[in-house]
Amino acid sequence: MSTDRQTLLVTGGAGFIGANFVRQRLAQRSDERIVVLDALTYAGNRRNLAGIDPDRCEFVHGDIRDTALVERLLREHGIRTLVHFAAESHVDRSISGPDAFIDANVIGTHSLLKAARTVWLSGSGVPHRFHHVSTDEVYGSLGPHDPPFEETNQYQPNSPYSASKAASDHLVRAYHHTFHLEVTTTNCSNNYGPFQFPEKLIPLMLVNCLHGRPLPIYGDGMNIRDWLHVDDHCRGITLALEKGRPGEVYNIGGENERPNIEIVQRITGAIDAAFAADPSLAPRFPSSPAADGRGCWSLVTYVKDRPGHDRRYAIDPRKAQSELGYRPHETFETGLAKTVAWYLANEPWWRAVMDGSYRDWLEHQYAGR
Ligand code: NAD
Ligand code: TDX
Repeated sequence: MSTDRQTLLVTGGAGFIGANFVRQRLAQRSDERIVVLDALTYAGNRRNLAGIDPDRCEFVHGDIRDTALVERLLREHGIRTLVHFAAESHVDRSISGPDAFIDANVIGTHSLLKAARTVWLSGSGVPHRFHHVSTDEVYGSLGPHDPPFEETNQYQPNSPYSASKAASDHLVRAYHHTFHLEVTTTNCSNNYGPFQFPEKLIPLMLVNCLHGRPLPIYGDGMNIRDWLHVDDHCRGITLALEKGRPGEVYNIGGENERPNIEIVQRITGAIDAAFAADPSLAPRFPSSPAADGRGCWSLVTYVKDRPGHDRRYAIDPRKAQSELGYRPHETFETGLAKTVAWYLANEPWWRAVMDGSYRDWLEHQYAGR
């Protein structure tokens, strides 16, 4: 297949996972260039790509729904590998405003598939790969004793976000089955790490600890997620590009199930320990309870549950392990320690992305809880 071709198109490369993928891939492959196509929604940020050599990474500000633009990029750069991250990705936003999720995730994915089909399959066709980045949420919610999600599990999406991702997965599958587009899909569990927008659980709790703001726990805090460091997700995607069989789906996860309340305990403990070890943190973040030794756990606040809140996700990664040789490199302990250190060291980044519109949205979110 074409994964060793020179230029990749990465959609959503200015978002959290996309930017981490671009950085990891360029560091691993000195012979490759990447074109990033990103609409720079609230979640996309040029800062996420700061410091990358512009000769190796070209940024194009545009929408994946612009099929003509995607066709032009594929042709002009001779691109044979497309890695598709671009999406609306936050479940709470899909509850307050589902339309954007249909537009970006369903219409947007279909636009990319149409462009790829036109450019790669016209005439006698060219070798190519369309890799679709999806989520474990398409499989629905597990009971406490259910086995983890396998690739053959029935799709049972419960939120507008997961329904829109499920629809996109089906379109990718259909373009393979009907038109023979060479696709692979990875369905991954919850990611955490650098450049994650502070609306998702881990970065939100970290930033709120530093500001001395409430730590909102939805419901009883016993919902379970399977957490994976973003670098390990990106490694899995590269393995799927290299070794994945066209038309196949691979589940990627960390075998690391934790209830939300435990995640918050670990974060508050890590912030308290960081302040105890480093006297420069208290004057930098005087509103944090860690600054005067009270401890961040005092900020925990139980709030009204997320509507339709899935109880448990867990990934069975055996297919990715056996077919792709996939293994995470980070443990949850090493991954979380690196992430806490990154947010402490990159205060200008998170202050810049948390602009006025974000704060308005957050206030609106919690007004009814
Ligand atoms: P993110 O919200 O941080 O980034 C999404 C990016 O897509 C942003 O840069 C945004 O500007 C861009 N984008 C949105 N709509 C676009 C459009 N119409 N055209 C071009 N660009 C557009 O998301 P993320 O957390 O990095 O997730 C990336 C992908 O991985 C998504 O497809 C998501 O469903 C999937 N995923 C995420 C997780 C997770 O834990 N975050 C887990 C599994 C799968
Ligand atoms: O303030 C909060 N309080 C809280 O209790 C937030 C933001 C979340 N939660 C809970 C809800 C979930 O049970 O924490 C858990 C994780 O929440 P999110 O970070 O919003 O992630 P989740 O809803 O599990 O979805 C994520 O994982 C799969 C990503 O956002 C998706 O893009 C990905 O596909």
